[in-house]
Amino acid sequence: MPKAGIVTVVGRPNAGKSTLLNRLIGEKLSIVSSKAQTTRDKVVGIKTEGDVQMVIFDTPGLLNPRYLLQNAMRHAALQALEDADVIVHLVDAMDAKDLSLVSAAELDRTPRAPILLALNKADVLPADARATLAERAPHAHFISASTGEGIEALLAAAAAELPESPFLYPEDEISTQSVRFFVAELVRETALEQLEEEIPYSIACEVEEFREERSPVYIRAVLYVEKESQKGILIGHKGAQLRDIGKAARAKVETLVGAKVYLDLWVKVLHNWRKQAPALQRFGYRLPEERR
Ligand SMILES: Nc1nc2c(ncn2[C@@H]2O[C@H](COP(=O)(O)OP(=O)(O)O)[C@@H](O)[C@H]2O)c(=O)[nH]1
Ligand SMILES: [Mg+2]
Repeated sequence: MPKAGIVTVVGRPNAGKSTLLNRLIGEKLSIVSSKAQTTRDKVVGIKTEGDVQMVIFDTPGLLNPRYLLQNAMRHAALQALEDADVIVHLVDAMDAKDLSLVSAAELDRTPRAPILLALNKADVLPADARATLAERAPHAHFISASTGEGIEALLAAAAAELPESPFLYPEDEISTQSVRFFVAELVRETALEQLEEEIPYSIACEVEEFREERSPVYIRAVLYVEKESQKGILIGHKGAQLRDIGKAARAKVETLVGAKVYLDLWVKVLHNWRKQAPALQRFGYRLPEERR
């Protein structure tokens, strides 16, 4: 009998969750950055190997929300915890203060699914720190999402916890999310790479038009910011900054869709969208019931 189920990856911001998802799927699905809070919504990857199918959820970092968007982010992570058949609690081994998911993430109760502890960034962990951690957490998996160290053992441990079940998706599927979603994420990632300070946190991206039948493929995307001043910075002197973002983003999008792309990039202001429920819903972020 095959096995199939949901593997949810959770942890603090910057632990390496999105890097891990990409490593597991072997494709760049989830955007990665050294800036915390890059992942805003659940990202789904599907890994089918032999008679095991894992539906892997990458999640936003578990933190205490300070504004409405962060409420939606935490909600997405908590929902993914509820849905899990097995949980991978990913901790940055270089910053491993709290190894208990319940206290590190301030959960109200212990999740239903079994929890595997994975200590990431083993590639840069000094031997003595590793020995100390191994003593503190004898069952922990030492892994590196960057190099692949320890990943096979972690996968085997996760597979062992999955229920017997027919596959949930076709074997060649790698995600349940739309190409539009991934295009918007790649554009946002590029803006994040090229901009500094608080602006990356204020950007949302929406793909307004996607014409696959055209050659090159025509994509119109809008970058939303929260204030006029941010719009000016994003566009730059004579449009130079926006052109740079567009150029770098187009290359990534072409790799994703496997065709030449014309990326028509716009900037608009949606005042304080991170604090407004209707704006969040429009971008597809879901809020917990009490905040709607
Ligand atoms: N050295 C090292 N860096 C890593 C590893 N995994 C992730 N990173 C880096 O940690 C940062 C945060 O990674 P990301 O996947 O975005 O973390 P997330 O916030 O948990 O999704 C990025 O700069 C990654 O390149 C790893 O195994 N080793
Ligand atoms: Mg992430």
